[in-house]
Amino acid sequence: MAMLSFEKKYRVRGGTLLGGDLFDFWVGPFYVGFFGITTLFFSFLGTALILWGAAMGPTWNLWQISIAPPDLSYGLRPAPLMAGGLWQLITICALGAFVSWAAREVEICRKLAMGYHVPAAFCVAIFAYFTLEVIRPVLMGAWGHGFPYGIYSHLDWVSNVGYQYLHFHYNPAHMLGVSFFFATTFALSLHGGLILSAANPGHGDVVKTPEHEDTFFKDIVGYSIGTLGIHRLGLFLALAAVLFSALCIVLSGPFWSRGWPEWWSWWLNMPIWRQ
Ligand code: 07D
Ligand code: 07D
Repeated sequence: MAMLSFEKKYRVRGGTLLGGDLFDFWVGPFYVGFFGITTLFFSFLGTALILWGAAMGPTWNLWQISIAPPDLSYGLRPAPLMAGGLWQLITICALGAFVSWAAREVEICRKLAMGYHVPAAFCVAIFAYFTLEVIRPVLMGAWGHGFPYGIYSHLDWVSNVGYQYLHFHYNPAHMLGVSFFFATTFALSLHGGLILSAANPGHGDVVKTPEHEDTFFKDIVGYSIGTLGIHRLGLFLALAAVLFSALCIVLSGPFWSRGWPEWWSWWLNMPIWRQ
């Protein structure tokens, strides 16, 4: 595709974190960069390893392919390839690809002299993955506590781990994570609805400005958070959701090994109930 005339202005050299101007160029609309190359390397290698594991396994059914972590007996040691070693290599590749992608986002932000909000947000997602696959297994002493790479098998892992703690909904950090996820969709639906109502009104109606948006919310609830504020709130809600999720799973096992309903006995044991 031909380069659009205004794109030239934004295709500035420099701002790279590594590799100087070695890969400082674009292929079509995509910025390459050193970290574009490492992203491609880790993604292709990781996908190839998944395909290799699938070729060794019992099925080519996309939903059922699964690469499992090593047995708990291997502890934190490297395992033979077909007994969890593949999972360990794929985990390294996944982390390599995610971190490279984040670094590429940082480079693009630097080129455009923008804030680092997008890579910072992505780092929170990577942190949740890192908590599930590295921090918690290390704290529990075995890679076997990680989740397997498979569309259905990772759901089985979530369900099994949930029931190990009897009733995962009673995990207080899970409650906060869930509430923040719900709050995020609530905020996005209001924000999306409001913007469309103002910017895309009925046929023949004049397009409205943020003053109308503010007035709508002031009329209905007495307060409008404002154009910048709603995006701050959105980012906060989404990141809080993921951070409380990471907390809820790292607590389960390393710091609380009984059923989550039992955790709430602190309330029943409060001295105020003693007669
Ligand atoms: C819409 C952005 C686009 C991303 C997409 C995902 C792959 C994986 C891998 C064939 C919102 C692309 C998927 C590249 C292909 C192989 C081996 C993001 C959007 C479309 N999950 N999960 C899914 C991942 C975990 C859970 C779907 C990844 C945890 C539940 C998809 C990870 C726990 C349910 C998927 C991850 C967990 C799902 C849709 C990593 C707790 C569902 C995802 C790297 C967080 C839902 C069959 C989506 C489903 C679903 C991918 C981790 C729970 C396959 C990549 C272990 C309960 N997960 N997941 O839309 O339908 O995300 O599953 O951590 O119900 Mg999962
Ligand atoms: C980990 C994904 C990171 C993704 C990355 C990017 C690619 C590229 C390429 C598209 C964190 C990957 C990118 C691969 C794609 C292209 C081209 C996100 C991650 C780096 N739960 N629960 C959560 C709810 C129950 C249980 C979190 C609800 C049951 C366990 C969230 C319900 C039991 C764990 C949540 C419910 C149970 C969780 C997940 C309802 C099972 C976790 C979101 C209504 C019987 C997990 C850190 C998240 C967690 C988690 C919601 C029910 C168990 C708050 C709404 C009662 C074991 N649950 N849950 O964390 O905290 O995303 O993970 O019933 O481990 Mg739960």
